[in-house]
Amino acid sequence: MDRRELARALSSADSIDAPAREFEPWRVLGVTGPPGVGKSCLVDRIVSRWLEQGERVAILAVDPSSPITGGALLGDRMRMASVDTGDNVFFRSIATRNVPGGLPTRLNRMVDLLVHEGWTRIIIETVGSGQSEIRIVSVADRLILVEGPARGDIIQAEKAGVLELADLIVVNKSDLPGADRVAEEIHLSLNLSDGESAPVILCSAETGFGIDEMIAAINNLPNARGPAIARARERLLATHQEYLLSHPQYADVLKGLSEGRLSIEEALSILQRG
Ligand SMILES: Nc1nc2c(ncn2[C@@H]2O[C@H](COP(=O)(O)OP(=O)(O)O)[C@@H](O)[C@H]2O)c(=O)[nH]1
Ligand SMILES: [Mg+2]
Repeated sequence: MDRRELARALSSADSIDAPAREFEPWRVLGVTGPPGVGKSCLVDRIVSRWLEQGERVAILAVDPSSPITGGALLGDRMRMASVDTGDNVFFRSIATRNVPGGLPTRLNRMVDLLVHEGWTRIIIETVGSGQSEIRIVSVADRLILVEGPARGDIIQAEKAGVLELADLIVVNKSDLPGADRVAEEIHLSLNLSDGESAPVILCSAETGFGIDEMIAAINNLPNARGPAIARARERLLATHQEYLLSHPQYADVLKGLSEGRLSIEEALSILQRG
């Protein structure tokens, strides 16, 4: 499949017959975090390194505002300086509006297609950190949360439960004041929760500080297991929700509910029937 065919296939809603990805070595890296924190710059660093390692890397940038070929694509492309040429990189911007069947399902299909076509690494970049973004990142096998020197962002991420989902937390912009303090605070708050906590890495996409350490941490994320429980849960809920929303009787059931003809239990039992 050449690039044009791939682009066309990604746009179509057709699903392909793909085996479950869950227990393969992981391929799909989610990168999330507040706008402007440096996700695209870090992705650029990661992509460069993976290309050196002989990987074929596809980047799916989920942008809430732009249509698929809108201005944000160009802006991000210019910022992602390494992603302009080469047969081993594919970049695609995806709008979140008007996606029939829901974005997580759509992304899952795209990922299946890219894996099928031999792309060895897929990066999904998306803005955190509301509930719908969590659903988006549940498509990824592994997840990086990017934060910056502003403390307010972390509180947001904590609230939305993204901290709990992340395999690795990167505090970017270490060249600016406050980043080291934020890294320390995240570290402390993670240690308060149960279980194994994700590593926290301080770095700068601008100066290159900590980038080697970040890449090593990414490359060392465990291979032979499925997604974390929290992410598996989001994936399950997203799939379930889309299943209900795409049921042929969905509109009728909503009407029945609104007119008091159906109880919630009855509505669910209709929508859960094949
Ligand atoms: N000072 C500093 N600025 C950075 C760093 N990383 C990214 N930036 C700047 O932050 C802005 C947003 O970066 P971008 O990667 O587009 O953020 P995104 O919205 O999270 O994808 C750009 O102007 C970058 O040049 C960093 O490590 N230090
Ligand atoms: Mg970006």
